[in-house]
Amino acid sequence: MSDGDQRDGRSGIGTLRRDVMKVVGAGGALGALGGTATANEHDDGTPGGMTDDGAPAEPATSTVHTVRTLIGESTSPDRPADFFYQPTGLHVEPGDVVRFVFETPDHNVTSYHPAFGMQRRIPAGVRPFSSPIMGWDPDSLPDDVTEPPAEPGSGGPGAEEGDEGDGADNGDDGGGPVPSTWLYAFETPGVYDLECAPHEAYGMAMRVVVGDETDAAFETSDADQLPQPRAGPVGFARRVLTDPALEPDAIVDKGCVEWSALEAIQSGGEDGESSTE
Ligand SMILES: [Cu+2]
Repeated sequence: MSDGDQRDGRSGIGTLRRDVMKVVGAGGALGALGGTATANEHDDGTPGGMTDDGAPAEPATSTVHTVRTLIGESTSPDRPADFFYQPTGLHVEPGDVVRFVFETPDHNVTSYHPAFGMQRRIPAGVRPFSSPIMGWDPDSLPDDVTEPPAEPGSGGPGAEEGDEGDGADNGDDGGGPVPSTWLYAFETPGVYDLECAPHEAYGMAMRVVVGDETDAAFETSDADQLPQPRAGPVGFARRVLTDPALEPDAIVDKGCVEWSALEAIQSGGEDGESSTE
């Protein structure tokens, strides 16, 4: 990291740690709802950042993939809106980093793990992980506000009728959601199922396949085989995580599976969702 004196050989490359944890400048041009932009970006650092002509060394970085938290129009009468990760299925290589961008607020990323009271749906030996609930500018709301802000993303960065007459410690843009970012490096090959704690019942879940290890120790193809809540995915997440489009092999094959590709979305989720007994 220090640009010290690493430049006398490629041998230094191996010792440079992955240095992707500095991402974060995710502010910028991210639109709130609905944008359909690229689901997956590779700001790939070419391995071995040392050039022969003595140009500055680039630390060897792994690929950074982006997953966005989105809210869309409901595709089922059973839920008020679609809450989803985009993409919903993602194949990465061991050591790759996924950057979760919270474009709509009040989501998180939680691994299915007994530590959280659920079936383990990540590889053995991987420690449970969870992000905080993210997406609101922490400085956007005065301390004495107790009610949730109105409709995320509805009016853009407009002020709700505020008592900001006095305070002046509001964000200048009226306190709308500000995309924030959480990073996780997937080191161990295997299948990882992740959920958004507030919206799991609405189907906000996703699968990451790391490397070519597509054999999961848990059922991935049949909602009826899943253990009952609270041990496994609940609600519409059961349909999502057993969707044919999210079969681990299909994810590896495609590299990246969008929410709209799920059969569960096409069919509106009419049956199978009702609490399996
Ligand atoms: Cu959510």
